[in-house]
Amino acid sequence: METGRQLRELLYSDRLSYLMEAHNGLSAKIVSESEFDGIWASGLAISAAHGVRDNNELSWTQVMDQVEFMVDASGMPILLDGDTGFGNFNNMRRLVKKLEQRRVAGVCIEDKEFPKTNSFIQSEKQPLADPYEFAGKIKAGKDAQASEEFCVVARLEAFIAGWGLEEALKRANLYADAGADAILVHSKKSKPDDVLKFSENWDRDLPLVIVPTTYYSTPVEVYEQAGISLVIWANHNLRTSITAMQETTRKIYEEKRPIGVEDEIAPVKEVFRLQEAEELMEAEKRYLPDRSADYRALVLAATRGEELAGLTREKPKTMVEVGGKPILQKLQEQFKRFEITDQVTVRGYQSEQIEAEDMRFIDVDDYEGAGELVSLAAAREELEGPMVISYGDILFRQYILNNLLLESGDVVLAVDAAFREKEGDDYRDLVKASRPYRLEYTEDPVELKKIDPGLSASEADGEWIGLLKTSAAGTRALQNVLEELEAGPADFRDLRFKDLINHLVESGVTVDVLYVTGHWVDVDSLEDLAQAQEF
Ligand code: SPV
Ligand code: MG
Repeated sequence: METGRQLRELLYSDRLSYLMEAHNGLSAKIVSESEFDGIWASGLAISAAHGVRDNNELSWTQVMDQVEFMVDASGMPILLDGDTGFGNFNNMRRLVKKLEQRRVAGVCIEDKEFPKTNSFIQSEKQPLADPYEFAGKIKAGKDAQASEEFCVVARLEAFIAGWGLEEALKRANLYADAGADAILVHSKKSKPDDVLKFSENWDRDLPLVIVPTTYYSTPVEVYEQAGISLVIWANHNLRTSITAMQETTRKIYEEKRPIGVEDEIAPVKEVFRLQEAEELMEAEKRYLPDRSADYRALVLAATRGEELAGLTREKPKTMVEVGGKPILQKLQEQFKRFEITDQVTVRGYQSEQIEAEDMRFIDVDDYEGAGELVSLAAAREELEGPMVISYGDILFRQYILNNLLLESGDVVLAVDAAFREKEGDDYRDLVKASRPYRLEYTEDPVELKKIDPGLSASEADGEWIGLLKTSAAGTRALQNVLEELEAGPADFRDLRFKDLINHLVESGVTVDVLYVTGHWVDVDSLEDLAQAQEF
């Protein structure tokens, strides 16, 4: 019972310690990243976070579930606000057992009657528990705990309910005799008079705990001098979240977009960090079969790229440098990031100029004036298993390949829905799909209808960027269609990649579209090259 020992140390140490309120896994995680010593699982805050009152409207198991998330998220010692123990001594026994099993460090119960009311609501009308009955509940809790360390804190509501020092002391002594590990003296005053008066007159060893919600302006040195052990900041994370949510809700509604709040709220990345998303990614590497390792990359780089004039006089397009590295090397690096280490490039023009480490090559001689299918056919032996096939003159951001690999379809093409922004009348693989790109999130798959460079910009839904992935079944389908086209009536040398894809679709194979919006370039002209340098 490590957390119980930690809470016990806070209670019995010579210095003043602090517990910070939390009410769910997230707030507990946030407190655990601070220097605070532990967490107060506030009944008020947990209730409010559920949208209910602090009147035992939550069942005790609902509270228990919540505190379990808090332990898991924080690993910190947590003192649970156990209200009145959720029943009599018998309920208290079960509560303590269950809390210990969930590694909660301790529980605080108050000497009122079930169902309780928050101490700051009509407090004078709140009946106190019979002190002997309450002492029995404390004793039952202590007897029920399995470890030495679990802490039971007895909370005095005498001052809250309008009683004086004498009643408070009488009760505190009874609870101490019953085995309580600490006494929480609660007060609703705006000055710490009640708690200071109590501590002056408290002559037992049992540590004192206070909750300065109403007397918040008092400097903590006052408590240090008074020999208080533990201060609880009882509801401030709940209250700050209320203010923040109200403000954000109001602003987004009024401004009709979130731009005004974006810089003031936690970025989504921070949400992921708090959820430890990275840990899961690491774990996936350890426990999931490595899908990317099965992929093979095929780069089609047989053409010269006349449009690049002097730059490709002595080397093919794929060796043109962008940002100090040949395009091919950049492609290789992309593939390696996904552990795609089996990489093959089809060379044609100036094949001897294409060099790259860890790359296998296939050479075609009759590349002059030929379409891409001649290259693909030359690489026929390589067409096996899951593949990523890329033109040799494109650059794309890492996420595009990442998302492509995550797609489950057998043949998936990355298609740029922001293609209209690109000018010029170069050849473009324009795509008609089952639906246009939509900004909002949707699980609907998008199917490719055809690739047709003759489409007008308004007819097309996007431009294929020259990158696709296939599953093993998808690669087989590709092989079959390739064979059919070779045997078909058209002059195979004229056929382009689009013809293969269109034929796939016509023969009933589903080809999926992964929409992207920019974040890639193909280097077809000097202008493209200039753009690629900035990429
Ligand atoms: C709580 O935080 O739920 C408490 C402290 O019990 S108080 O709200 O002051 O009663
Ligand atoms: Mg409470």
